[in-house]
Order: sequence, then C-alpha cells, then structure tokens
Amino acid sequence: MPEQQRTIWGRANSVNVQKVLWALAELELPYQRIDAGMAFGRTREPDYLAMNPNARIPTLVEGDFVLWESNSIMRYLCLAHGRGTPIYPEPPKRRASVDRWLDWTLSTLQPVDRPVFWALVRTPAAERDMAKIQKDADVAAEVWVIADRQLATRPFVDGDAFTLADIAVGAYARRWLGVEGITRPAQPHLARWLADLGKRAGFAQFVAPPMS
Ligand SMILES: N[C@@H](CCC(=O)N[C@@H](CS)C(=O)NCC(=O)O)C(=O)O
Repeated sequence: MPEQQRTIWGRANSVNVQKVLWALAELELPYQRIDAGMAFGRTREPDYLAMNPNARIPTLVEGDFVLWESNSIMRYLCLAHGRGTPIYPEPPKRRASVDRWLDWTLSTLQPVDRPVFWALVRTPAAERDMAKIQKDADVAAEVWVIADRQLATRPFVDGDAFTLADIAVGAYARRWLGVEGITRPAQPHLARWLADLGKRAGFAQFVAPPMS
C-alpha cells in the first residue's frame, strides 16, 4: 500500500513542533509542514479547529487520521511507522520509563521553562523585568537539577540508548542552556548530553537554529 501523505501543521520555532520534526528525522519519514500558529495564524480558523480544538500546534494529519499533542504524535509515529524502533522500546518497563519523561516534560518542565523562554526570547529587552526572570530561572534550575543528576550516571535520559525521552527533554534543554541574561548553576551532565545531541541531524536541523 503506498504511504499516505503526511502533514505537520505548525511553525518551526515551536518547541513542540521541533520535537515532532526531530522524531520524524530519526525515523526517516517523509512529510510536508505547513506554517501555523502565532504570526502565521490559521489555528483559530474553523478548518483548523475541526482538526485541533485547542487551537494549538503541532497537529499531524495522515489521510483521515488527525492527531494533536506532540508527545502523542511522536509515540504514534514510532508505533505506526517505526518498525520496532529502539527510540520507543517495546518491553513494558522500558516503554513506561521513557513515557514517564514525556509526561514529565508536560507536567513539570514546560511550566517552568515557559516564563523564562518567553521573557528572554519573545519579549523586547526594554520590557523585561530581569529580577522576576531570574527568580523564574531559579525555579527552573531546581527542575533541571533532576535531569542533570539523571544524566550523571547514564549517557541518555533513560539509560544507555537514545529514545523519545531525549527528544522531549532535549528540545527544552536547548532553550534552557541557550537563553542569555540569567545566572544558572553549573549543570555539567546536562551540558555534556546536550552537546552529544547536537551531533544528531534532527537536532541540528530543527532544534539548534536560533530561537525566536
Ligand atoms: N501539550 C501540547 C502543547 C501545544 C502548545 O501549547 N503549542 C504551542 C506552541 S509550542 C502553541 O500552539 N502556541 C500557540 C501558537 O503557536 O499560536 C503539545 O505538546 O502539543
């Protein structure tokens, strides 16, 4: 059966779109991407809302199958097209272990990343409240300590092999270690791992480019 056309809706500077594009690169899957979100608009148009009632990006469309939530999209791509890919391992304990980091990015990491990223990357310098940003960064640093400790004893977030956990946490780590204007505690294991991720083509193409 010929492969169905695959479309990713979402602007390329969105961390959640970047995760999906990186996963597609790891899986070597073809797709087209359509800009949507923020300056590109479209997400509040009826056609888009019919696909994704959250008016958020990314959204995946494959034939008549539509899926939103970036982590769910990454899992689906592995399950449907990954041919047993090691980036989403099958044994239940290994899979649950990877899944826990995907959940962690949504529940714990994303809320502390957002205020720092938005203030330093998407707010004009003259409007920044640097004292507040540093306080937010201190809160974020406490969460990043968890990842730094995890990476102290293993090469990748979930162990010896690269998985979806590295994509989910790595896309946020690029922002955390990439923003300027705050003081951060040294997180050497995090920095070593991020440098390793930088050698992967999907990271280099979709996550490493300048933040906006
Ligand atoms: N949990 C959702 C979050 C989706 C989300 O908040 N996406 C942001 C971009 S990272 C968005 O749509 N922002 C509004 C916009 O771009 O118009 C996911 O992981 O897909």
